[in-house]
Amino acid sequence: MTTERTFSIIKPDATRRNLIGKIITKLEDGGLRVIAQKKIHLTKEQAEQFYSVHKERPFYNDLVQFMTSGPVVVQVLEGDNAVLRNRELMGATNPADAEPGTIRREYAESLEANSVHGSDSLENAKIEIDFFFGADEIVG
Ligand code: IDP
Ligand code: MG
Repeated sequence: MTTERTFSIIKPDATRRNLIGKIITKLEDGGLRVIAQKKIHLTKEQAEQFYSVHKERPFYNDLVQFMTSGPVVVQVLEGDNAVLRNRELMGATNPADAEPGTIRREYAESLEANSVHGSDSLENAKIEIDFFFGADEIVG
């Protein structure tokens, strides 16, 4: 087992519906520990840069608009195989395809408004953590 850090966002659809605690409970019960966290309202520039890998996709503009439509919680999670574990706890991108009990199956509103983000690799986790957090904000 390898202890890893991954990056997570509780998206605006979930903060709007007061689901922050329920989502963190699923992450904690799933074996992950919150080691950094803040509630922020993403700027358009931050959302565009964060999702720049998707900028040629037809859903990019809508996604940026959605991600800036309300506050989000950005957080660093730590645990055994945290990158994969977080993706398992989140469930598939489209909540209709997500396993029962996963965050997206339980809470997501739609393919776009799917309640959570999670890094897809250890390499991207480091990039995403560094995008939002300084070393002095992470308390392992
Ligand atoms: P992921 O969040 O499961 O890693 P990605 O393919 O990286 O999924 O897509 C990033 C985000 O873009 C998704 O979480 C979702 O909010 C949104 N998204 C992905 N595909 C679509 C789509 O086909 N229509 C609308 N929004 C989408
Ligand atoms: Mg992704």
